[in-house]
Amino acid sequence: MRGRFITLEGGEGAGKSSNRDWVATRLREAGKTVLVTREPGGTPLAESIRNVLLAPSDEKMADDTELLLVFAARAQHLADKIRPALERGDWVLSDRFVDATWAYQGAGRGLNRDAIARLEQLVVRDTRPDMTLLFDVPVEVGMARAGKRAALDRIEQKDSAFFERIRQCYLERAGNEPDRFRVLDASCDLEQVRTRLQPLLEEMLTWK
Ligand code: Z5A
Repeated sequence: MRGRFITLEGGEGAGKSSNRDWVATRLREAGKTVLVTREPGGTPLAESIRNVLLAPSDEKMADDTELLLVFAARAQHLADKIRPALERGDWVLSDRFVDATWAYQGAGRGLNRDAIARLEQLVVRDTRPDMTLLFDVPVEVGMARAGKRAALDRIEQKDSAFFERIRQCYLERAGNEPDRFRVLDASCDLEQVRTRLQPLLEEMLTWK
C-alpha cells in the first residue's frame, strides 16, 4: 500500500523546520516509518543543486535557470527518495514541495505560470501530497525570526513585498484546495503551535 505524503509550507521563519522533527516523532510514536526530507534538496545531487540555488553570487541567475534548477532538484528527489519511500509504504514528511515553487517563483518572482504548470506535470505527475501543513505568519514576524539567524541566502535577500506575495499565494492555494491544506496560525509561541498541530496529527492517524 502506498505510504502517505505530508508537506510543510510557509514563508521565512514560519516554523516549518522547528516543527518538522516534532511531527515526525509523534508519527513514529504512533508506529509509522517516517522519512524526513526537504526541498530543494533531499538527495546528494539535489542538495548540490540547492547550494547553487541559494548561494549568493555576483552572477545574476536567470529566472528560467532558477525554475529549471528547482524542478531538476525535485525530479531527483522524487525519483531517488520520495517515490521509493511511498512505494515501500513509508510516510514522507517534506519541508517544502511544489507549492513553494508556485509561491516563490510564481508569485514572488512573477515567473511564467504556464511554464510552472508544464514542469509540474512533467516532474511531479501524480505524486501529490496527502496533506499540506501551511505555517502562516505575518511577513514581519517571519522576517524578524529569520533575521535573527546568520547570513541570509540568495532568495532571502528580497524585500517584504516579495514575501507578502508569497504569503498571499500560499493562502490562496490553501483556499482553493481545502481538502489538502491545513492552515496553522504560527505566529504564537512554539508550544501553542504544537497544540494546534495535535488535532491534525490525530486526523492523519485516522487514515486507512
Ligand atoms: N524555494 C524556492 O524558491 N522554490 C522552491 O520550489 C522551493 C524552495 C522548494 C530554502 O528553503 C529556500 O528555497 C526558501 C524557499 C526557496 N527561500 N528562502 N528564502 P528552506 O525551507 O530551507 O529555508 P527557509 O524557508 O528560509 O526556512 P526558514 O526561514 O528556516 O523557515 P522555517 O523552517 O519555517 O523556520 P524555522 O527554521 O523553523 O524557524 C526560524 C526561526 O524562528 C528559528 O530561530 C526558530 O527558533 C524561530 N521560531 C520558529 N517558530 C517559532 C515560534 N512559534 N515562536 C518563536 N520563534 C520561532
